[in-house]
Amino acid sequence: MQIALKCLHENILKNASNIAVIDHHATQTDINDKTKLLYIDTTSSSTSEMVTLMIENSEDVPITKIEAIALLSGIIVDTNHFSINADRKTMRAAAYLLDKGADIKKIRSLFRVDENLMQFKAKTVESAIHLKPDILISKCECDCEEAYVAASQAANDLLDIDGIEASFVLYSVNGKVYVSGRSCGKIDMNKLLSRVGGGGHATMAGAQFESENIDEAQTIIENIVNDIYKEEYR
Ligand SMILES: [Mn+2]
Repeated sequence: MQIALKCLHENILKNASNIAVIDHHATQTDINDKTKLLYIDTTSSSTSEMVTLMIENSEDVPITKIEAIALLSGIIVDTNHFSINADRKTMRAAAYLLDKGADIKKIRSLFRVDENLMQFKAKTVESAIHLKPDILISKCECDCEEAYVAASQAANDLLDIDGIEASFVLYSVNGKVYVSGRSCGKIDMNKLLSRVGGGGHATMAGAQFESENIDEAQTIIENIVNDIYKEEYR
């Protein structure tokens, strides 16, 4: 599905004469001379929240039930079920989407994962080790296209452990090694993973490694965490 979406995205970009970039991430890759509108708000929980509030505040922009479902799903994913970066604006956007027919039962069913993936996620959580008393790291051994789903959900779950401030889950897809990083806020995950060319948000970020070896990638993360602890917390 990710590949299909990427092709769709590339075709839309190629054929469009005017492009509006709406994003809650600071890093921009899609800006070119066709870009006529640039709307970035890094304080928003999600791009879906920004789009929802734009629709709500514009007169005569109709929204269908399926669009309401898609936007509320986007908000739920990016806030990890309203637990990260969700504020009054986020809740207002969610309420508006519920009024427009976003069906919670349908959204719940979209988030189901298959049994195999759930087992990889459970194993990833189980095999996590401490980099620091409040930082966990783990490897997701599922080498499939959907590994990022198990990895990012496992990284979210590790933050639910009492006393944990940050989590990392490494995974590989088609020989490339990635990491999903999550933080409760004390550690700036965006800043941390920007040291390996990644990024995202202070509480949720990711990176892709040059190395194709997952253990080497783990050592890189360990070294960065050690450096940051020396620089900032000692
Ligand atoms: Mn996001």
